[in-house]
Formats: sequence, C-alpha cells, structure tokens
Amino acid sequence: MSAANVALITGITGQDGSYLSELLLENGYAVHGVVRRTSNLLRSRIEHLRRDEKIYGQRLFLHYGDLSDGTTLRRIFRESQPTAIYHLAGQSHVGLSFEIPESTCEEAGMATLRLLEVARDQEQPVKFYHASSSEIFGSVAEAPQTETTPMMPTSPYGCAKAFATQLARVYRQSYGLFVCNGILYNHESPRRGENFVTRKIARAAARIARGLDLDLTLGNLESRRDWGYAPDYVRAMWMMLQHKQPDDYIVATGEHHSVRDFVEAAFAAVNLPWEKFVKHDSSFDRPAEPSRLVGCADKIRKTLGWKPTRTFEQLVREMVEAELKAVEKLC
Ligand code: G4F
Repeated sequence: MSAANVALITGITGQDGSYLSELLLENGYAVHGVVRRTSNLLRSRIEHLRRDEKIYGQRLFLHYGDLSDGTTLRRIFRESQPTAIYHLAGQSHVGLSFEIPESTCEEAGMATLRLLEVARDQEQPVKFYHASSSEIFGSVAEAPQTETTPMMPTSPYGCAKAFATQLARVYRQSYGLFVCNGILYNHESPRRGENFVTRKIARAAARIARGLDLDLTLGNLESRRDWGYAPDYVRAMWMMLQHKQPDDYIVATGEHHSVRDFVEAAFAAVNLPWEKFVKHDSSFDRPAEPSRLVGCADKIRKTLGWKPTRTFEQLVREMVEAELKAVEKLC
C-alpha cells in the first residue's frame, strides 16, 4: 500500500471508527480523525492507538472539528489532503432520534451534504464512503431488502439517513464523485455503545451472573434485526472504496433474530434462566418500529467477495465473554 493513502474518518471514536482505524493503519494508511472537543472522555476505543508512539502523531492524527462547522471541515481537508473519507459520525440512536429529531437530522443529514460539498471542491480526487443504514427502509414492502428496495423510513434518524443516501447518489451521478453508500444493517461488537440493545443485554447478563446487577429492563422483545459483527462491516466499507466503480451496497447477514433470541442466547452463555431477570419498561418502546428488516447482501458478496465471519451465536457469545472479562477486572 503506498504512503499516499490518506484516510479521513468522521466518527473515529465510535465502534466502527475504531475498527476502521485499526484496519487502515494495518494497511499502511495515514489516518486522520475528526473529534469533538466535548468527546474527550469518549475516546476509550482508540486509546490503545493514541498511546502507541509509533502510531499517534506518526500515522494517526486527530483534529478538533464539528460537523456543523464547514470552515473547520475545509481546513481539516486542506491539512490532511485525504484520498478517502469515511463519513461515520452523527447521532446514531434511533430511539433517541424521536426525542432530538432536529439535531439528529442536522448531524445525519445536513452534515453529509456539507462534507459532500467539501469533497466536491477538492483538487485531488477523494473517494467518499457514506454510512447509510437499513433504517432508510423502515416499513418495507419487501423482505429481504436489496439496493433497489424503496426507502420508507419510520424514524427521524431513518429520514435523515434516507436524505443523505439519496444526496450521495446525486453527487455521484451529477458530479462524477466516487461516492459509495454502505447500507449497513445492525452491526455489533464488544465496542458497541452501552445504550444499544445487544451491548445492554450482554453487559447485564454478565453483571447479573457475577452478582453486580439484579435485573435487566428492556423494551420490545419481539423486534427483529439482522445482526452482524462490526469488524466484518468495517471491512466491507474499505472494500467498497477499493472497487473500480463507486456504487451502493447492502451489508447484512441475511438472517434476522428477535431481541428475545438475543436475550436467550446471552443468558444461556452464563447459564441463567433469562425469564427470572428480564423486565419490560414501556419507556424503551419506540413510537414506531421498522418491520421485517433483513438484508440481501448478494451484490457485495458477488461483486467484492465480502462475507461475514461470525454467526449470530458466535457474536452473542463473544459479546458476553467480553463483558465477563470486564467484570472480572472490576472485582
Ligand atoms: O440496538 P438498537 O437501539 O438498534 P437500532 O434501533 O436497530 O439501530 C441501530 O442499527 C441501525 C441499523 O444499522 C443503525 F442505523 C442505527 O444507527 C443503530 O446502530 O435497537 C434494536 C431493537 C429495536 O427494535 C428496539 O426497539 O431493540 C429494541 N429494543 C428493545 N429494548 C431496545 C431495547 N433497544 C434499545 N436501544 N434499548 C432497549 O432497552
């Protein structure tokens, strides 16, 4: 990989941003990340990279910036001269997007437009990855969904992602920019934020098993999702930008499971009967839920040779084991 490969990542401190940084650094890239001043305390996922003297300040650089601040974004582009931008940042909690719709749409929608405009003005060509989401489909007419399934979002977050996804297509078609939408289904790992349901369940199963918590309160157990393994999905992002043509790709396992399935598997991993510990709290229910979200990843499998490396059962077990290790460190 030549030294000329320079990636700029928005959302570098998140689950996906941290795995992507590792992948790109392993592949010889210089990696620049945009971080908010207020996100200081949330850098635990890239702390191991920041502490590595051979990496931080040598091939990994962090820039303070905010996605609402176009001037600063332009300056970061000028300083880093990226050949690829991975736009992952923004408020990504679907339930929360009903509480804070305006800022969610600003971050997931308008910020993408702002970055596309900066990319369009670059003298050297820059490849652009946009983190789209299965939430653009919402109340779908067909299952599984493909790249041509019509968008019908059911949340403010889904609406903002639908806007940004279509804009990315417009910039590809109208200006010839190398822009890819990765339409990613849920992807999880031990680095998932604690307020997403998989991490919440895995963490609670481990803590209850070790006597640190008494119960777990959840919303809708019957919701179904197509859950994959985050490092696999990050690899898919990179593969999209290596292809000769920019395009949109669904990234999914093609299987869907209920929240109840996840709960059962997580509690089974610690040999506990889940029914004794799981309670319902309607405040975690959402005003609307997408239905039948399950993706058909045939296109990325055939075109780019991508495939997932973990089964659902392996994913649940890995997440619970990571939580058990975290609990052991506390004790
Ligand atoms: O884990 P979740 O919050 O993920 P959700 O809403 O599917 O969104 C995630 O995946 C999308 C697709 O990739 C992304 F676009 C998005 O940014 C995010 O990464 O909820 C999953 C399901 C929902 O149906 C929710 O209603 O779990 C249900 N659920 C039940 N109890 C709960 C809970 N979700 C959360 N967060 N907390 C609960 O207590």
